[in-house]
Amino acid sequence: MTRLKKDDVVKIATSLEDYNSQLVRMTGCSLRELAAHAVAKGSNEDYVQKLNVAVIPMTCGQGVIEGFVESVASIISYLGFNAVITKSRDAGGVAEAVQNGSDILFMADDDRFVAINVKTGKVSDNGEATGKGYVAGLVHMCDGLEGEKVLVIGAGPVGTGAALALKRIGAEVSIYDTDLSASQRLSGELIKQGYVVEIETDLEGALGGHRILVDACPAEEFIMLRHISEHTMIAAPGIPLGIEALGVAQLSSRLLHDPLQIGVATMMFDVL
Ligand code: 2YG
Repeated sequence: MTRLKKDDVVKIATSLEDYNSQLVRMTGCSLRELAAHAVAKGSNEDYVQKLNVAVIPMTCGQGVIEGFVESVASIISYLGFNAVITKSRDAGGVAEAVQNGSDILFMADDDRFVAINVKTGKVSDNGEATGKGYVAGLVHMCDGLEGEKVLVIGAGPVGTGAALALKRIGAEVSIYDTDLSASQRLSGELIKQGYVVEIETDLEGALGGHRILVDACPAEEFIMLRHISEHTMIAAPGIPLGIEALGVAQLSSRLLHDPLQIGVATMMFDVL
């Protein structure tokens, strides 16, 4: 599980307009539309309800990340919801939020980042939501993915969410993870839901054989310029970005990557 750093999140709140414009240029969707699409909900009627959202700092484990709850709250506010950061932290923050009548809680410790709908009990996990949100973006970037071969790199929660979302829209999915048992576990989970995925064991060969990639792993600089053609499309929820700088430049608007925005927005619509 990657742990964000202050530098990953500190600029988010003040750059959401620019971020959204770039997202519209790349996918044709605003952040709100993309998140709603990721969870198959309308992007208009649902969010109009003035829901109260509480974002709660958690001090457990390695403690709070400077700018994290501020970034989460700014993304939720940008979507049109009423988001506040609780004054108290941890259990005190949860109590404060519930006593203030919050409808939705967002909180993250070192292992889980969740959104909870207090009224319905619905829970959304950042990993799965991020995978779904990025696939929604990739679908728009590629004008549909049915029958397309997609390579998912990283069989963790994000890669699992992405693989499931891809199978649901009829893509042909291959999985690569440095830990073969992780790929096998993901494959087993999807088989239980009636979906078959291919397991790749040779990364170089897999990268050479796919033009549509989901980088859902924390490795750095493993997607190189030689792996990128004019047709390559990459959705990269993984932090840090796994593409070398020359490759990022070559991809320009064919690369979808952000530290928090798509995942948080998808969690919000997921628990509506
Ligand atoms: O409340 C706080 O400030 C901290 N307890 C937050 C800790 C978050 C740790 N988790 C991560 O940094 C990431 N898993 C968050 C999601 C990354 C998005 N791909």
